[in-house]
Amino acid sequence: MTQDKAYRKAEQWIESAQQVGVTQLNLSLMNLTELPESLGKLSQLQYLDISDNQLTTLPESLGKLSQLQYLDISDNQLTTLPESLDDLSQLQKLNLRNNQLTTLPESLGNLSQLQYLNLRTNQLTTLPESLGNLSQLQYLNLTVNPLKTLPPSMAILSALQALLVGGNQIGEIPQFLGELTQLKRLYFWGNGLNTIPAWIDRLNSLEILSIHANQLTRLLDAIVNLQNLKILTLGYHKEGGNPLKSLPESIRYLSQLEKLELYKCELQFLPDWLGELGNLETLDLRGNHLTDLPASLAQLDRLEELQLEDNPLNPELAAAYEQGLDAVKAYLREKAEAQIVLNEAKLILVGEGEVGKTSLLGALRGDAWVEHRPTTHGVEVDIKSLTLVDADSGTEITLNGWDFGGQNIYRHTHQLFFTAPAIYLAVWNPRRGPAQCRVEEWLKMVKHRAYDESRPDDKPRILVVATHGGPKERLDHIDEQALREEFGDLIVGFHHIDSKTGYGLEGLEQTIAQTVARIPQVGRAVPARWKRVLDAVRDRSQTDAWITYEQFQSLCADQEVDLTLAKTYAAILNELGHLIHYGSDAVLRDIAILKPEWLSKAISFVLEDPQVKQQNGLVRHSRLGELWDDPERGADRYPQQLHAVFLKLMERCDLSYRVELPEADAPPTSLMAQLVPSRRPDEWEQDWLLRPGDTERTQICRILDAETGRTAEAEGLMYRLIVRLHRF
Ligand SMILES: Nc1nc2c(ncn2[C@@H]2O[C@H](COP(=O)(O)OP(=O)(O)OP(=O)(O)O)[C@@H](O)[C@H]2O)c(=O)[nH]1
Ligand SMILES: [Mg+2]
Repeated sequence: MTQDKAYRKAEQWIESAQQVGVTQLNLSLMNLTELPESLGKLSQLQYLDISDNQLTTLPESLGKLSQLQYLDISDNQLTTLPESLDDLSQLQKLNLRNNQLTTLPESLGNLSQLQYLNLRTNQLTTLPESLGNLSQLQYLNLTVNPLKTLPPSMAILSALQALLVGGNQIGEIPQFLGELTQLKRLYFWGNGLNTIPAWIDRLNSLEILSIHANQLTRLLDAIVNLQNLKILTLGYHKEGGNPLKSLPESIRYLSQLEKLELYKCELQFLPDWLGELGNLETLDLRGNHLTDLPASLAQLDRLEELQLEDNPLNPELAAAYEQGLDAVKAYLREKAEAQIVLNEAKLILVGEGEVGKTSLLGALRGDAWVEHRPTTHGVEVDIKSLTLVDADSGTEITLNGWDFGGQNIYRHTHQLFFTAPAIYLAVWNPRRGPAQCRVEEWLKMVKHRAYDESRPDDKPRILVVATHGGPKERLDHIDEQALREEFGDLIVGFHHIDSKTGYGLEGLEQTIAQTVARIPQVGRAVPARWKRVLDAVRDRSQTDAWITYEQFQSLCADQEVDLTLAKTYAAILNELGHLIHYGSDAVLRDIAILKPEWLSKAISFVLEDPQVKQQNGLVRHSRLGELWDDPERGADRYPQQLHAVFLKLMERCDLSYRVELPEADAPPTSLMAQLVPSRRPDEWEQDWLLRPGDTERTQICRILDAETGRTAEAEGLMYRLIVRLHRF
């Protein structure tokens, strides 16, 4: 049997130990169920480790080890200790952790030299009164036992420095412990405590107070007197927290505090004074209800570890936390400065040519009526074009208008600038009718480009606006119900207005203001420095149509904005319509576009090029280079380094696709989908004849929506098909 073998082996070791006269013996991890009586012969032994075995009892002969100073019996199955234990008069350290002890012998009190006693994880329900006799005891660990009381004699353990009674059922900290004024560590977690007694201030040598996993709702001011406290544990990730709800003010004055653990303490906010704890190195705030941190936290120069997982942090803080403590501090530092609230949004006017977009923006702005406005080329951006007041909240809202030219050539290019969240005015003229004004197509384009179901807060909010007149002028109606079915809550409402007479404008303004005010991102506070970045971007847009992202970063650095925030700032500027930055695209994120018309123009050069038209939309990349980097264009030249970016942009919006030409060494070529003629090629039927090697040919005649059975129009898909089939 292996255990007999273990026993014999132990016997041999004892025998040779005796012969050599050693003072230390290690019999741990031997799978012993019993110890040989011969152990008693090792009268010179000072150190004995019999941990990690299967021992249920100890031999009486153990008492003969009169020189023993250190005894480790942890991780065994002991239910009792031998009476002879008190003969170990030299014993200083006794480890009984992880056994099955239910009681301890009174004789324990005779171990007059004992300094360390570990009884963690046993079944103790009482402790002997004699415990108080251990006058040398410095460390007493009673963690995880079913103790309901402690013996009052403990009050005279005048050498005790560490008392660990976590995970018992004591209910309150007994008053006699107030005598232990030399105590440095007190662990009373997990004992169903409702209060911390006022006399705790007597324990003013305490350096560690661990009281997590209790029922504490507050801490008394008495805590303030624990001026040596370095570690305070009110919530610990292994055992849980306390239902504090807010951080007790008494902590404010614990100036030596280095570690504050607040895991799961139901905290909803943290006080500003937290920044006064200048020695704090570790702060665990996991599992609370925090959305933000006090800016003063940035002053904690010694803070090395901040844990914020499982809190509903605001997006800016969450993004900073992902980047690490320095980014969080940078976020807080900037927040500590004055803040500004951004009640601002991007307003985008879309619709066919001459439906009245520019006139509408002018009327909303309060401009005098202009009878025959020139057509808009590309896109005109009017920062701060109008200010509206939301009647419900009284909030003043600023809108940055983006007015697009409705001519055919630009229609698809506009999509490059469709962002969300934003307000879209889909404008049409009832004299021409909704079909001719392609209202549905415009809505589709907005939905297709600016709506991502996974980010519902960022959705476009569309108002369908009929110009040219009051009720009398309504010559044609729009099928509101069908549009609502198709576009759901992307459509905010339908309006009839007249930009010339002002009819209906007030109602439209109210809806715009109300809609903007309800966008979750509107009303957020950003550091005041954000405004300086914005001004710098505006200044720069006077001279530059675009800048690299690196230049944007250095522009932030010039305004003393921390680089960890540059990305967030670019995202906000993009959202509000101050620039265009595709932060999540690997190719496109390297540039920020300050003048959108500059980009529209680049694309129109391709769309209007006679050569490209003649090729039915096929364009070699070398031709793109010629068009964009044409020396004759002067200021309108687009340097080589941008060409790949432009191509990527056009592909992103399905304006163009790369095509594989059949020739082996064909140069890189793209197809401008918009320039593919809609007329059917004369000899197309020839192309459908089977050729050698073909096994199948398919012709698409009509696309049906599987749900409704109606003919479906999938704009992106149509373009893709054009490209796939262009050879036929
Ligand atoms: N009576 C009346 N005329 C309008 C109204 N809106 C626009 N117009 C006229 O319609 C014409 C076209 O208006 P614009 O505002 O330039 O139209 P647009 O949609 O900006 O046109 P593009 O920039 O070419 O796309 C102008 O002659 C306006 O005077 C309106 O509400 N009532
Ligand atoms: Mg216009």
